[in-house]
Amino acid sequence: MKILYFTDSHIRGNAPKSRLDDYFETCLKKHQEILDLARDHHVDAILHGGDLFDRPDVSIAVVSAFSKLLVDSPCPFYIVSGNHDIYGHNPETINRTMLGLLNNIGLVHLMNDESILLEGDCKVKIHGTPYQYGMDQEENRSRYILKEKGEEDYLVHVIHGFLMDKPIHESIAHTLVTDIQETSADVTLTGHYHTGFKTQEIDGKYFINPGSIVRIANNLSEIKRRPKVILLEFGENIQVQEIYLKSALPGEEVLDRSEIEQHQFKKAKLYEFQELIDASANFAKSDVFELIGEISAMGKVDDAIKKEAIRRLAQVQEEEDL
Ligand SMILES: [Mn+2]
Repeated sequence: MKILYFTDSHIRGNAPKSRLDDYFETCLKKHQEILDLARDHHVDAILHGGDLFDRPDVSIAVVSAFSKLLVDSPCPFYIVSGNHDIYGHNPETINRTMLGLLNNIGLVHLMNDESILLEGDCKVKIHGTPYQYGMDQEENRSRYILKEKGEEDYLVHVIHGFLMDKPIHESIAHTLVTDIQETSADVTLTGHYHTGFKTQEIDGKYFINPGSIVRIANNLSEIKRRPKVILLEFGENIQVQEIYLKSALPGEEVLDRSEIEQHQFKKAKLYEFQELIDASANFAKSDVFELIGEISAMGKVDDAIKKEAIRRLAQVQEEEDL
């Protein structure tokens, strides 16, 4: 039984300002290569870790060009929704999104806290957990931990969340592989953190984030990074193979550094810091509920004020699709 895994496609019609190439064309080429890989390796299923689209409402032109590729997928395409695929970090909005459309017409199979069983030379169960706000708060970590195994030989968990191999800055809510190592999943596949991390193996269980298949930020580590997919083979044991995408050009050819390099070293550092702020602005803005929790935990906010802030935010979010 073989499964091809990749994540964070961030398909969009216009190019991020850091890119020099025709970004959309590149997105299509990469997905074509991935579908070809699936065919060449005779995989039984393709799995996607979320953030297929850069926004929940990408244009019809973008969705139709991508759908034309997907129609020829050699095997079923399973996916969980990422924070970019849905409105307000709420998986319940999926039917108003383009990913929801692809699911409803059967081009992809969305897994919303549910499992499917693949049966062939062995039985592999895949459980999909979509992104949800607050999921990396300590009290919500149970979403990462699958409790038990059934009749399957192997259990695979695909989840879109901020799973990391080592700690990052405490201001960003994230979950460590060691926090969830009791999961009964043989393989935990994740995305969200675009750089990815080196595959971790603890007690025979794998924790994998190959990184986004696109490079959007133009910092040095992203320029050096080569986008890849993961081929999982289940038999006597689990084989994990990394396959680098040939359609991904060297970073220097697709990411524009000119603005950074025109500046002196100090200014470049400042620019990178700005990039970091921009990149995390998404989290800061969307995780307002977490922020309220953190601020009030510092003991400076009255409980009644906290409750009122949460009540008003929920109301605004409902009205405006934040
Ligand atoms: Mn993403």
